[in-house]
Amino acid sequence: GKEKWPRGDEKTWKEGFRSVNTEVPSITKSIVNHVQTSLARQAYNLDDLGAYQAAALSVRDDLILNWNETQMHYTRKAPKRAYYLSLEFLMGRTFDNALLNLGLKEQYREGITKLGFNMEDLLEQERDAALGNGGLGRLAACYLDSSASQELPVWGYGLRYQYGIFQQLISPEGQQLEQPDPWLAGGENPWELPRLDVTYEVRFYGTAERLPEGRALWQGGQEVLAVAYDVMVPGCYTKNTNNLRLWESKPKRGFDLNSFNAGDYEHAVESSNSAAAITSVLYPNDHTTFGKELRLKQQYFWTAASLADIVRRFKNIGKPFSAFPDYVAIQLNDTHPTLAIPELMRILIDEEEIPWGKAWDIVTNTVFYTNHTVLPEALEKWPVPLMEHLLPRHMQIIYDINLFFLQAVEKKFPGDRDRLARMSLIEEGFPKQVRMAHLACIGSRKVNGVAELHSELVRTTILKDFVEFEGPSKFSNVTNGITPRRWLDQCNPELSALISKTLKVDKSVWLKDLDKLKELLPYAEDAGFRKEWAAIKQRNKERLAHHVQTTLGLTVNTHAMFDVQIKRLHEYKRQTLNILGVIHRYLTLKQMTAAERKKVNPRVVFFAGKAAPGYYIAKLTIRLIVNAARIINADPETRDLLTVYFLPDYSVSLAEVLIPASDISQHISTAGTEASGTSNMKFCLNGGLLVGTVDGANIEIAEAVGENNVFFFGHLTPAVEDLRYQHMYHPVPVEEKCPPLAKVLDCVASGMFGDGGVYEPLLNTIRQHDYYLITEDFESYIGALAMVDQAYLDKEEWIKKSIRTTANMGKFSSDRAILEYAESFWNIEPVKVA
Ligand code: GPU
Repeated sequence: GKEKWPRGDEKTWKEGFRSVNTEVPSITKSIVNHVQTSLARQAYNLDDLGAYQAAALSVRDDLILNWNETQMHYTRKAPKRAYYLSLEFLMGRTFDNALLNLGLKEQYREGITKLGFNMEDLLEQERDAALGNGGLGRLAACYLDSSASQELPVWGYGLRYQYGIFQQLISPEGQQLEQPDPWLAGGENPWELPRLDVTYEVRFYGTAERLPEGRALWQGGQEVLAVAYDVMVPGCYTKNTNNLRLWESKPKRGFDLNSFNAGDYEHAVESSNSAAAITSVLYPNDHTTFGKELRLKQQYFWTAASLADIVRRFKNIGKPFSAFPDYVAIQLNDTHPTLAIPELMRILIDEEEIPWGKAWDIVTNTVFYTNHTVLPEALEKWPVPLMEHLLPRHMQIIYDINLFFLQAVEKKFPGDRDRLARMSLIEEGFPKQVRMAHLACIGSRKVNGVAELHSELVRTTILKDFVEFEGPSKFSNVTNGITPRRWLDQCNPELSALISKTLKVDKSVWLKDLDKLKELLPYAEDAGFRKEWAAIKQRNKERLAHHVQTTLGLTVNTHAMFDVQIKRLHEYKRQTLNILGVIHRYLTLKQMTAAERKKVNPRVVFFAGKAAPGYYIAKLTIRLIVNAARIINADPETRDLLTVYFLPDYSVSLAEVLIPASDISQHISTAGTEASGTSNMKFCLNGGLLVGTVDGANIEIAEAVGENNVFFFGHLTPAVEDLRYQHMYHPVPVEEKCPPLAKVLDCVASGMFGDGGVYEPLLNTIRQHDYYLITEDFESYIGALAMVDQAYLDKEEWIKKSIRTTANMGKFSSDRAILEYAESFWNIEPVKVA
């Protein structure tokens, strides 16, 4: 029979229900409650950390209420949902973001002050959730914020790594040292809900025996348990609070009791260790394929658990599997989750007994693939022997997909054997390898790149054959975006307040309709407004200087231009070009007379970023930056005009301090190599100008803000291949091609910044193949920096540029981007929680 809910007396239940605390007295009461009970502490011995924990628990209660209501509402309405599968979610801190999205920051500030604490100090207590390497992981975090804010039924799926991206230390010699990031070691993480009851078994190894009708029986091997942890994702000024489900691996059984009883303790815990290892650490490699078994295990563990969860939720709706694509869209964040394609095939065929053709239709109408790079070294490939061993059934399915696919290609292009070899899912060689981008492409409904130029390069280079085979309509573009909540309102509260005051509209409006910023344009002509604008930039520079003073003990000249390059260290991003440019500036200053120097703009150059632990050349670049900084900053002749800082341990939270303080930032990748870039958008949104190459989203930013507000330099994408080719077959020495650069390289080699021999391998990358065209772009780069200096002399004009830049950045809200995914790919609609 039908049970009555709630059980017992309904009125008693309802009296017990609470809602979100919005008034200061109820907020302080809740905080004090948590101090007394959850923390088991007293008012008498509470430090900042304890106060932060209690306040966080209080906000967590509110998030749980909204989260619960949202999930119940989604379940009742059963709309089509989208799932964002990403191996990385670079969330940063949550406390401040949650307070702002709930619209409760001022109430909490007042309450916390009443309790004798300082809001800013409490915010600093939180550790970053750094479950990502860089742009790809931060993009996933911005998309979650926008999905919730736009009230879209979207969940994220990822892994709950015990250790996030490593902490970076810099040795006195300038070497990067890596330390583990035990971000959960503090005990409770208030922002997640352990769901110890939501578990799935995931199998590895074993044997796959083919059965009739294309099915197979996969058995034996190792079984591991996936346990769900749910991270609440609040939308901005809405009740909608979405879910990020992160999986943790656990042994299926605690340990092997038989071995234990037989006295073999070591063997008893061995299998439990290997299961726990799967989600122990984020791989710190960015843009590389690594070929390591544990990484492939991570990928399968996560896609298998996520798909099991998605399929179970779908089954609860009670529709036939033919309706699966009407209820489910799955977005692959790069190729890392590509195993979702053969895994969904396995579930449909082996478990649901659906014939191959129907199963393939379901898969290819459900899955969508975003590519994030065209760099060949980053295109994932897995050795066939490793796949066969770890995932025997999936390897069979991949071979079958390939067979049917190549038959179709052969039919369309008869006898074109080269084409078949190029397009095959299997790359011949020793060993053979599975090409994950090809699998992701043919298994998906749509394929997109992340900026116009990049999407065009995807269509014309790495997936050209696939466009010719399938037609162009499957291949499209969604230019990346950033959330203006974190990247303006949270990191730059004064600018946010000035915008609301000037537009005479509450931030809840323009933060969710960023095109409204256009209305700032006329105020560029208003001298009073410009003064306020400039004063905020100045205070943000002082805030950064204060940070450097307290963390590194260094005094920064806040009257200088702040020039910032912050991103992963990579040859294609060309931090080397920047530091060689700095040295060139230093040499130029040294040659000037005192009178000439008087006319020079003071400049402070900031670098921050991590190098993959095994990326030798990137680590050498850090070493050169640190040692050049040491010499240049100590030179009394020039130090008022030029200083350089390498800020260790770059993170989301450090970016939130650096970005609002920047006058100019550098996005100087070799043309055609940076798929989009997203920090470029963050700087511009905060009124910083760009110096950059004609690459990635720089191009669309310039289109939006006006080319006169961006400092472009360097060769264009179509020239790059020719230049590399020429350089390969008709090499011209640096001394001839670019004498000023040759001089800089000589200074480095001759030991101006410590033992020159150390830098030889780095210098040789430029003197020899110079694959990233530093020589070719150097003079035009120096020219662009001179233009920046020139423009900065006219302070008023510079501020106008800054205002116009911010005003024209509406397009780059991740709300726009996520709505494009929702409307043109996923076909999902907002589901508002009343
Ligand atoms: N990106 Br592939 C990463 O951060 N990591 C990767 O492994 C790969 C791409 C970045 C792109 O380099 C950057 O241009 C882009 O803005 C970002 O993904 C988000 O699309």
